[in-house]
Amino acid sequence: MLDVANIRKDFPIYNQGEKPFIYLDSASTSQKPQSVIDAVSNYYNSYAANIHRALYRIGEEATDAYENVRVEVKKFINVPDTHSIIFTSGTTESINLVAYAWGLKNLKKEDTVLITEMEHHSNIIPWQLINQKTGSTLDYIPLNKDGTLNIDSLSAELLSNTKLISISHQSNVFGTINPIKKILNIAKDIGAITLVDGAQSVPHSKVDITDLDCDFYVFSGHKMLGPTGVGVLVGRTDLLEEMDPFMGGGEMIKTVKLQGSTWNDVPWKFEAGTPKIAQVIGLGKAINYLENINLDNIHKHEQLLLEYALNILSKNKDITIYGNPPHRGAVIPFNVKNIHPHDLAKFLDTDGICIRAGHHCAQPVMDYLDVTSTARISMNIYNDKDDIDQLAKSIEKTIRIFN
Ligand code: 7TS
Repeated sequence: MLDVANIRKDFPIYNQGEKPFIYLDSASTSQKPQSVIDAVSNYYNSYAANIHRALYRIGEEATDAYENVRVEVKKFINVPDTHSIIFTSGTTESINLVAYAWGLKNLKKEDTVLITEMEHHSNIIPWQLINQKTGSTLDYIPLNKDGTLNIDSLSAELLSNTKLISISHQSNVFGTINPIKKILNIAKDIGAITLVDGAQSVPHSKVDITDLDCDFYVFSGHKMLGPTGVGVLVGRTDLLEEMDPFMGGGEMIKTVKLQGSTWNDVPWKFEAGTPKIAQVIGLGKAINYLENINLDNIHKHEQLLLEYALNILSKNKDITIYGNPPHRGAVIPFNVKNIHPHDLAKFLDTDGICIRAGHHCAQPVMDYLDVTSTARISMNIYNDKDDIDQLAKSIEKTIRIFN
């Protein structure tokens, strides 16, 4: 396992005093190492300037720092070309960008967008909105009880109408690591465009875009130790070039005339307005931090913690764990008998334990499970077995209080 005590020294939130701090909600957002925080404040302290325009030293410094992160992203997830890397505000904006800039132009009445029943709302709502505008329809790969996808149930008829498949790489509720290559192969066979939502994958395991060979891949900076307000869309360059702009404004144009305008080259065509300069620079440091620890080591650490937590939680007869996918990240949804998950979360908080409770922005999954909400823990490099022991103790205490 990783040397968690040492890792925590890098995260100032862990070094604030005596109070216990047990953070088990990284699927929601991750904590930030000092190097990321320093990179952001260093930009504001030392070279705060707009980019791609300022003809003075700090402007050039900021432009270089920002554009260098594109190179970092390229290396980090093996993207063939920096021009296909677009900085957005997060996964949500990345998916909306594709929905509006690709979907509006390409989806017709007879077309189907195929997603899954396990998607985060950010991979459902944009398509519902585009359906309304284009007359296209939305269909779903159904869930199995164990939290996996029932891919075999897809009919030839449904697939023949499918123009785009948009699917999460890893579920934010069950942690299921989806058989993404199998789904991408189905898409290739039917000539469908593909989008993979990597919000829960990129922080926790090695992702290789060249190897995956999907059309679009999206993720968020704040879930991978980076700042809030920044995310990435990786797209196939030829598709990005064909697409209309998503938003209009500065940066994204080549020429502007009163009678009409022309667009900048990709990726800048999709980065309208003053970009998220500080956040992108912080994201670069988050990538460096993850690379230093090494994604394979991170994955191993989290898998051991997952196994430990599953083992401990499943021993408590009052706990129901939802799903049991064979390949999963370190995420566990559960409920405790006779205790509403919101009450559980509030009681755990009194012991300094942060967990998520709610519908996890995946209400169709809650409907499938026939619950309104669940508790959820999700683990990261700064968690250790002691966190899980404390969690188990605190759950037992809460059960005693409620019964
Ligand atoms: N896709 C997945 C798979 C997610 O888990 C999330 C956020 C998003 C998209 C949206 O990301 P954003 O950065 O644009 O907000 N998931 C969660 C969660 O599980 N709890 O809070 C946010």
